[in-house]
This record gives sequence, C-alpha cells and structure tokens, in this order.
Amino acid sequence: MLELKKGIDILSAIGGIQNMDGAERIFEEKCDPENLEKLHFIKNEEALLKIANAISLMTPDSVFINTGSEEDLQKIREMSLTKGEEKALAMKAHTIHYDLPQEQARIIDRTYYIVNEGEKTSVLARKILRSDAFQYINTNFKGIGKGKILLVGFFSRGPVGAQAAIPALEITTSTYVMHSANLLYRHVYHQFDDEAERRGIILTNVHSEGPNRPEDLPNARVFMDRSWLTTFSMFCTYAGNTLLLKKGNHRFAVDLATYFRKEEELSEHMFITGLSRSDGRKTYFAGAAPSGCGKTTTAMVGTDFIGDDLAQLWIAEDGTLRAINPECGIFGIVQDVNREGDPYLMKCLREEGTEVIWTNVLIDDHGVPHWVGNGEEPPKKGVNFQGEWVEGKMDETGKPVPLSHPNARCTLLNSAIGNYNESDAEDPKGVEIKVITYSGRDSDTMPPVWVGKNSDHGVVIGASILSAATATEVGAKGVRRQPWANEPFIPGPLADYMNAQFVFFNSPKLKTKPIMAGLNYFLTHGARGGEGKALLGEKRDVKVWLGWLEKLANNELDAVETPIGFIPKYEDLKILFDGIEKEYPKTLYDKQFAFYIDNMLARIDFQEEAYKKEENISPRLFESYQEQRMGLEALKEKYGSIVSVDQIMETA
Ligand code: SPV
Ligand code: MN
Repeated sequence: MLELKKGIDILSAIGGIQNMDGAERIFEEKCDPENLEKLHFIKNEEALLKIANAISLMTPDSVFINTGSEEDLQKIREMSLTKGEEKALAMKAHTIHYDLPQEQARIIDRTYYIVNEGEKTSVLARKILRSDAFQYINTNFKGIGKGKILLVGFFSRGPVGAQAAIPALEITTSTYVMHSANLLYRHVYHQFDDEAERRGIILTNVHSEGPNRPEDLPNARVFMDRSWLTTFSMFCTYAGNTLLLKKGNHRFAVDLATYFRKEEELSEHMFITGLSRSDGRKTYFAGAAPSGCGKTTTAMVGTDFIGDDLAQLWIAEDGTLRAINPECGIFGIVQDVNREGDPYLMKCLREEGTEVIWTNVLIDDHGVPHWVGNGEEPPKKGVNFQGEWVEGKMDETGKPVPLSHPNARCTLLNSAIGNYNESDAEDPKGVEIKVITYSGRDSDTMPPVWVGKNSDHGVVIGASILSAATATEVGAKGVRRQPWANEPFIPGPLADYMNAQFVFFNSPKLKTKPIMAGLNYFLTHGARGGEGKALLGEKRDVKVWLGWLEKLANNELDAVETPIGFIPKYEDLKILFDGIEKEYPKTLYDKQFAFYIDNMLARIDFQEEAYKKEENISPRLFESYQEQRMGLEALKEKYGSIVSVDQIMETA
C-alpha cells in the first residue's frame, strides 16, 4: 500500500526552506518586482514552499512566473528563440527543437521511482531508495540552474472543476519544456488556489537540462517521488523525460486512482474520441495502445476528437462512465502522418495558422520540416536529429540515418485540429465512454477487432496486450507484454492495478457498462498464409473497426460468439467498408478473422506463465484464460488448428 508524505520530502530537505518567511526572502532575491507581484497572487502555501525550495535547490539567476497570459506565452516563445532551445522555421509560429542524438525517447534505464524501505513497485519498473535519491539529487542537481532563468507555471491536468482533474506545478529552466507545457496543459494560474483546495493535493515537477551535452547524458535521471508527488528530471530535454506533467504525473495519477480512489477512478494511457452520426447519435471511445502503435491516428479518425494520449476515467453519480483528457494538446509522432491518413493533422502541419513545435525532424535549406512517410518528395539534404544530413548518410555503425527520427514529434494545441470537440473536451463532467479498446502491435495472432463477453473478459483483454518494441523508448527491443498499454507508467505491483480494474468494471455503481474490445492493425500477410511482412489492413480501415464497435455498443447488430469474445459478421463489415468506398472481399475477411488456434493458445500460455510469476494476481485472470483455452481446444479438436469464422458459427 502506498502512503503519501512518508519519508523525507527531498525537495524541501535539500532546498532547506521550511516556512513562508524563508520563501518570501528567496522570492525577493530572485524575482524582479513584476514577477514577485505575479507570484504574490498565489496563496497556497504548499505550492509556494515547493517553488521556493526548487529555487533554493537549483539557484537560478532569476525567476519568471508564467501566468498563461498572452504576454507571458509570447515572452516564453521569444526566450526560447534567444536561448537557442528552439529555432524559427519558414512557417509562421513553427519552431524546431532538437534533443541530443542519444536522447530521442524516454530513457527508461535512467527512470526511477523513489521509494521508502520495504515499498513494493511493479517488477517491470526501476526503483531507488529515498536516501540514495537524496544523495543523487544533492550531488547532481544542486546549483544546476546557475546562469539560467527558472520558469514556473501553474497548470491543471484536466478541465477546472472536473472530479479527476489535478493541479500541477511545472518548474523548469528549459524554455522548450515550458513552451511545450503552454501547448499541452491548461493554465490555471487564476484558479490554482481553489483547485488545490478542492482536490487536496498538488503535483510538482522540477527539471533542468543543465549544460545539455552528450557527455552529461549518462548522469541524466528521471526520479518520481511517489510519496511526495514530486518529480525531478536532470540533464535531458526530450519531453517524455522532462515535461513530467505528462508521464511523470500520469504515473502519480495511476497511483492515486489505484490506491486512493478504487472503484471510483482509473488513470489510463488512452486516447478519447467520438463518432457522431447524422442523426445526432454520438458515441465516445477511450482506447489504450502502447506508445508508437497508432493511438494518435485512431483518435483522429473520430468526428469528435478529445485527446490522443491520456484519459482520466470515473464513475459518475448517474452510473455512467465518464472521461476527461488531462491534456489540451498533442505531442504526436509525425512519422507516417500524411494527407491520406491524417488530413486534419496535415492541415495543421502544412498550412498557416497553427503554432507548432517540431522535434527531431529534418529541416531543409528553406526552413521547411520533412519527415519519413509524409507522402511528399523528400529533400536530398538538410539538418536533422544527428546534425547535417544528406541522402545515404550512415551512422558510426554503418546503418543509414533516417531523414527523421521514428520518434520525431509535433506539439500543438488540440483546438487547432479540425475534428476537436472543444466544448465536450472542456466540460468538467467529462464525456460518456461507451466503448473501450485495447490494442498492440501483434503481427500474427489476434484478429482486427474482438469484444469481451463481460467485464472480466474486458479486463483480461487489457491485461494481455502484447507489442513489438517501438522507437519511443531508448534501447527497447523485441516483443513484450504491455498490460493495458499502461505498464511503463504503473508504479505499483501489476496485481494491485489489475485488481483495481476488476473492481472498477464490475462495480454495481457502474450502471452503464462500456463494451471492451481488442484491436489489432498489425496482422501480416505472412501470418495468414501469404508472404512477407506487409499488413493485411490499411490505416483507413480503422474507421470500419470503430464503426462496427459504435453499432455494437448501440445494440444495432449482433456478433459471432467465440471463445475469445465477439467478432464481427462479414455482412456487417461489408456495409461499413462500402461506407469508406473500399472493396472488402470475403477472402480478406476470412484471413483477418480465421482463428490460428495454436498461436492463440501459445499466447495464453505465455501470458499465464508471466502472470504466475507475480504475487497476488487475481484468480479471475486465470479463470478467464482457462475458459478461453478450453473453448479454443474444443474448436481445434473439431476443425484443426486453423478455424474459419464459418466453422465457428456452425458450432454456435
Ligand atoms: C509516449 O511515448 O507514450 C508518449 C510520449 O506519449 S512521452 O511523453 O515520451 O511519453
Ligand atoms: Mn503516450
């Protein structure tokens, strides 16, 4: 069990400021009159002490208070250009920021939870004892802000007043990090005191890039103090390592939901998007996918886009499942974003009118960004994440350097995106979620879409996500388990998190239960009797899978019952494919939905074995696996190891 405020508060212990007099003294020393006045508007003492101690710890030359006013936002844009963390591009309001070549993703080998003696964490996570973290921060972080301006911003993770929204401080010497926060999070400087009071907690994030040289990267650390809801990040710039309002605070939100709001809230690595029909019916989805597996793309398929990365879910008074996006912008992967698949994003990226921070893409001689898979003619040279680039450039190991890094991203406001439903996204009551999806990068086993038979089944779909490594983590390799696609962000034991999922989705308080589905866009021809790694599906098919789920959630069609859950009938998909003007031959359906029973059984064995190694995993998981296994074995006995949907229907 997690305990808050346990052990020493490292920030205040090293900062050394214990009371408001001390805080005021350091504010007066480091703030000019204008910034001092801005700071004086904030009355919450916990926040002020955190800020004072961050100043004392990092000893910057001065402090800039970011109120979120247009003037302050503009100041930060200008500071970033002057300092050189960003450069202006040809398009108005577009800039480029480069992370060090060796820091193009989350540095999971240098990311730790700070724990107290005896505290359990996820077996997949790294942890560091509080006393060791204290030493590290005291040695490496103290004085890191010398010669720099420290920026302080007041944000909310979610619309003001939403039950799941949490106020958070971003304290950083990096203008790029603060500029990104300005686009990704809601400023609540004016409501900060009230929100802190209402929620009873605040989250604190302290970062400095330091000298930002490759030689400092081995010393880079991301520390998350679970007990004091404070993050520390040093010697790095990639937003996933530094803008800890995002994944750092998401990890705290997972803890808070799991240990303090069980049966009330969940905190998920999910997009939120809706489908509206011409008759006014609107159905919202929340969907999990591991980083770099098409979450943004799926979210953009909706007519009512709300968010592409994170969702805070809760059971409302009326028994519905509600969700908010803690963010208000996207930090999206640009690789393979093109006119055909992502028209809304392309408009933001290629036409004037949107503020965009680009990272780690190629900039040509005309100040225009380019990236892999954009469907345009690529330039022959430019500057990218590894410096000067020419076509055919090799790295030191003789591997070709791609035009842009596969984890290169663009940061922009959701309100710039054509299908964003801003009024629903800003509603503190959240949107009602009727469909939950879980997906991974699975080349050979699961069909494009299937739906759990009940809540337990649904939870097990989430628990069983499996995915190939992507470029979003430095050094990641191979295929691995990705429970709920949230595993990199679950601080405590997986058993606790899983238990909270079972309790939440089976709760009698949840009167309108969502359907819970698996999605897989990554089946290959090779895995279905053909040749090679080419995918059986295309990006535009996502509309069909979501469309089918929309109809199912609204009780408009029946599905085929199978041991793994419900799958679509060919005729229903055919109609939906007609809707996107695509041929959908029965032969393709047969390939996509045939059961390759041995693969499915091997998958169950693999998951079961892994979960058996962990303590206290709910028996519900094993019961569900066993039930699926028995059903699959019965099919195999009757039809052999490859079973068509027609055969499955015959059995039913
Ligand atoms: C992800 O990798 O899941 C992201 C980007 O959304 S990061 O900020 O690195 O987490
Ligand atoms: Mn993510």
